[in-house]
Amino acid sequence: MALRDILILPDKRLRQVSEPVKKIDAGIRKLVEDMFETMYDAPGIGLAAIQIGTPKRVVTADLAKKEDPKNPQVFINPEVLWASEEKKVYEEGCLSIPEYYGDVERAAQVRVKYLDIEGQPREIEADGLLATCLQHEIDHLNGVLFIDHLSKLKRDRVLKKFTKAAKRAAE
Ligand code: K1U
Ligand code: ZN
Repeated sequence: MALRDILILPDKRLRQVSEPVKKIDAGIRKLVEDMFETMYDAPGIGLAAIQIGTPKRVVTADLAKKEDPKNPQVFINPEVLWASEEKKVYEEGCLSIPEYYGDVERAAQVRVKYLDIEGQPREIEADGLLATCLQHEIDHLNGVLFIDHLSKLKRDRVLKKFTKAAKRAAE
């Protein structure tokens, strides 16, 4: 396992559309291990492979509370099959946009199809934070960030702040 660096806004790689996984081989299993190590270390409740620089359609998540046993979940090639008309607003964060939070409206429930780590096709019907997290992570696979769901004013402001910080760090 290896702790990997998380890409930070405005890294252009975060805008890439990730490629579907064709075969779940040792490389994908190692990627998943690295993603869990990186996600738990951050800490985060979800991670998309592109956030550690690998443009593959792989998502990890663990929404277990601190006091409960871990509940690692892997979603390979996840696709939203159905999204409820009902919406829910959640104050989201993103490991690629540290210490910035914003209210995002998304479907309250989703049905998602995906492959598990054995390559078995599965479906999950999610609500609550898992529904929000899955939509946030699937957005990452399509090069979309949660700030894209905010007003242009808020998005431009956060982009400017992170662009300045990246320039200062490069000096
Ligand atoms: O994809 C990511 O950047 C991870 C992100 C997932 C997410 C959070 C909130 C709503 C939707 C998706 C995070 O995990 S940010 C960190 C976070 O939310 C958290 C961290 C520790 C404990 C509890 C929450
Ligand atoms: Zn994110």
